Amino acid sequence: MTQWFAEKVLCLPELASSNGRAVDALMVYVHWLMFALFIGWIIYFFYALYRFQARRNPKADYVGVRNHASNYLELTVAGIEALLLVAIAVPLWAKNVAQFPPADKSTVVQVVAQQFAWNVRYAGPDGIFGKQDMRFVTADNVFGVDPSDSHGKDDIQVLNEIHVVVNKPVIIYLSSKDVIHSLKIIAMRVCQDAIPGLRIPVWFTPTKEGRYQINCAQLCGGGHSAMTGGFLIVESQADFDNWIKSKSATAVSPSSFE
Ligand SMILES: [Cu+2]
Repeated sequence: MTQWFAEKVLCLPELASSNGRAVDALMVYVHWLMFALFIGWIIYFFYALYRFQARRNPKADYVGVRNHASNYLELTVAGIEALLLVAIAVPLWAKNVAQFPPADKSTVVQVVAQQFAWNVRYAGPDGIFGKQDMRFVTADNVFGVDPSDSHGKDDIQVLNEIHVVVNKPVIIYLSSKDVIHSLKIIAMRVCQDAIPGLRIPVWFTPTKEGRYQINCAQLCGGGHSAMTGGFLIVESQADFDNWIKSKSATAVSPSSFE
């Protein structure tokens, strides 16, 4: 019922992650509450037109409402709103920010946003990211990769494409090179600000293969809209491994740019 309402009535965009189901459910519950309030207010509106019309009340009543029905109704609505917040929204948020999947069972990606693109970095075939330090950050080396660390030699850096494996959790470490951007992947129900100087982890589990657009959800400058050029590519483990292999064969360490 919740899913049907989300898809057919609210026409929410395609959902392709397991964690997004709870996000959609919360939106549906809020709409149900608003729908109930809408019906209630409409009924009350017509009741008031009838009850307080001049013909029925030729003389003004200086006492007004004597029963407490409206107080109880208000309390009930506030109670339902508190329930949505405390029982659904807060636990959902806690799960998203505190209960991360184990890194060894996830696709771990580093993303650094910049005006106006997404830099993406993988650990490469050895599964270990090369050392990073702020001192090494340059226009070409946005991740601050230490050129002397051998683990970094097979690391893969690409622009505007995040490849991930279907049905396997994804952990993204998100940062920004210049201004505040925001990584928004609607199909994954994920939105997280990318802030210079911070490294913020985000996670989700994609459930459907495909290409999903990445949006920047912060107005980050004149080319802001160009950041829709980024794509999340959800593929099978075999396709992902082949892609990693094809990229690492041509991997160039950041130092060779200089
Ligand atoms: Cu941006």
